[in-house]
Amino acid sequence: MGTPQRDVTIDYATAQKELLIEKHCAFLTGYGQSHSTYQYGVTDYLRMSGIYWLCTCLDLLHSLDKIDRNYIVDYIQKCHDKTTGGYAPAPNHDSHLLYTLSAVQILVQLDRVDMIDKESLCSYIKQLQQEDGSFFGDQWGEIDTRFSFCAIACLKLIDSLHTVDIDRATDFIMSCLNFDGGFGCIPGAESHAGQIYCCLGFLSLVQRLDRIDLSTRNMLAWWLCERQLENSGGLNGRPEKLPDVCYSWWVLASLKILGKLQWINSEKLSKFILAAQDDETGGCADRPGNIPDPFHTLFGVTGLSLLKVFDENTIKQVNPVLCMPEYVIQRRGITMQLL
Ligand code: GRG
Repeated sequence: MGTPQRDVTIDYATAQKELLIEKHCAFLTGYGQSHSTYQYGVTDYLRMSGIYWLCTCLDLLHSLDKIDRNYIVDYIQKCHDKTTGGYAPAPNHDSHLLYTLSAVQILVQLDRVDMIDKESLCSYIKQLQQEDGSFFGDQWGEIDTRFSFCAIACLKLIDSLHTVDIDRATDFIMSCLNFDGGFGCIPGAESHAGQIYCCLGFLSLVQRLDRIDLSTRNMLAWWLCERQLENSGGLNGRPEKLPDVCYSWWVLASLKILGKLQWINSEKLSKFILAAQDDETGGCADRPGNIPDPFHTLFGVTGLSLLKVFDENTIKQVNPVLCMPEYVIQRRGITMQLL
């Protein structure tokens, strides 16, 4: 027997058990309202993803009417970099694949694909692909399986997968597969649940999950369900790490793609997610008792959506690959492979 993994202790007798929908919506819509604060200024660099977390979470909670659609579409246009064809997180910042995916996801969700200049977006993504099939995140040349996922997800959302070399891109993803069945950010890098989601999501979008053989798939599903910690019921992202609500997305979505979601103890995990809500301010934190933020609020809600602990009148169904409401994916007629 190995030593027990690190974990946190939660008093489930007094922990929050209800889903605080109203409070979460107020928390999300109020977040970042004041544009003159220090906190707002220093988070410019991830603003586009913040808007994606906000829109997706509100939509899943049946509250997308609480956002100002025109303001958001206008903001996205201000972040479009006409020189590269990609999108920046905030006006006057550099474009990057991470924020380009968020921008495309929001425009698709708001049914404003007409705002996307498909040709320049495709050429932006194409020129970021490297000889070995990997993708740079931007002009500065960092390579990461996250960027492969972002590139393919953007192209899939605008029906332009043919733009890049899918076979080489798939070979690169497979070169990041490790002996334990997991995937890292580059070849030889440690397996991490976030990167596993990106690699499985990539293979699902290009319909090449067959590249992972059956015994490796089972090993990977075991690795993923071992992320559930005995005491708290929460999930971590790799061995010996503390549980964090966001892994309720990265791990569960990966298990859903593999057809092994039932390997997780859903009751224990949903208790952990609900306990991480802040019952004063609304929003979810990484762990019970910590400060809430929109990132963990979205991934708490998407985790609960995958677990189906509430009906669809409470939380809409989320798509396990693109992390968008399922109705949006159906409206675009997008298909992907799930095992
Ligand atoms: C469409 C949902 C969506 C995502 C786009 C950007 C991206 C694609 C995926 C990110 C996947 C990823 C790497 C998630 C992990 C995020 C995270 C909490 C990283 C923290 O890493 P550490 O090392 O945390 O600080 P641990 O938990 O390992 O200690």
